[in-house]
Amino acid sequence: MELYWSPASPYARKCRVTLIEAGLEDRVRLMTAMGSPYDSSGMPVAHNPLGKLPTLVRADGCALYDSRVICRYLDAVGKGGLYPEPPHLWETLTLEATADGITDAAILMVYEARMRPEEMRLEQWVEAQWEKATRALDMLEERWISHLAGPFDAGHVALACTLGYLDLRFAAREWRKGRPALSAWFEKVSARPSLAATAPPAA
Ligand SMILES: N[C@@H](CCC(=O)N[C@@H](CS)C(=O)NCC(=O)O)C(=O)O
Repeated sequence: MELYWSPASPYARKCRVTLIEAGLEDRVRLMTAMGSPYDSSGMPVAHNPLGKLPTLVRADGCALYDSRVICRYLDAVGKGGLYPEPPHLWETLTLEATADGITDAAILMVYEARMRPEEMRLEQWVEAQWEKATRALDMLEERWISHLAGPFDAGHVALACTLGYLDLRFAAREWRKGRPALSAWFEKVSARPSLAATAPPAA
């Protein structure tokens, strides 16, 4: 199998963490790709018409995307145990969706700064994205700490990748402020070998 990825992508990191957790590292070749919404020339568009990373090409040539599909597939193939049975599954998937939603907002903020000429950037729109992230982070601090204290699952993977991405791109926004429980959880989980081995590059 081939996994198209880029070192700074938090979605691709989810897949790399899952690969390690599922014991499948030896079965997947990592293919570095680069691109942006404006330039898909370095992206695996022949496999994923959306031109996004991560994209997994299976041994039979079929392509899988996006990160939620790939992680679930890798977990099933390797029996990683990151997706519990229902009813716990619904919590895991909701946590994963919440984490990915924060990442989505953060990526849009990055794109706004990178893709648009300065005079076209909308500060109000950027702050509206950050407000989504802030609301979600507050909810995680208030309601999800008991889940985070439980067995490591796909939701934990996604959230750790999201928080790592906020540190990489938005350190100045200080997401830890007022969220001691989430901060402590992230500190601890970051030492897990699969997360330590896939830490994002320095900003
Ligand atoms: N929902 C997708 C999001 C993937 C995504 O947006 N990846 C970014 C890299 S971090 C990308 O490929 N951007 C290029 C583009 O949007 O054209 C997933 O979970 O895989």
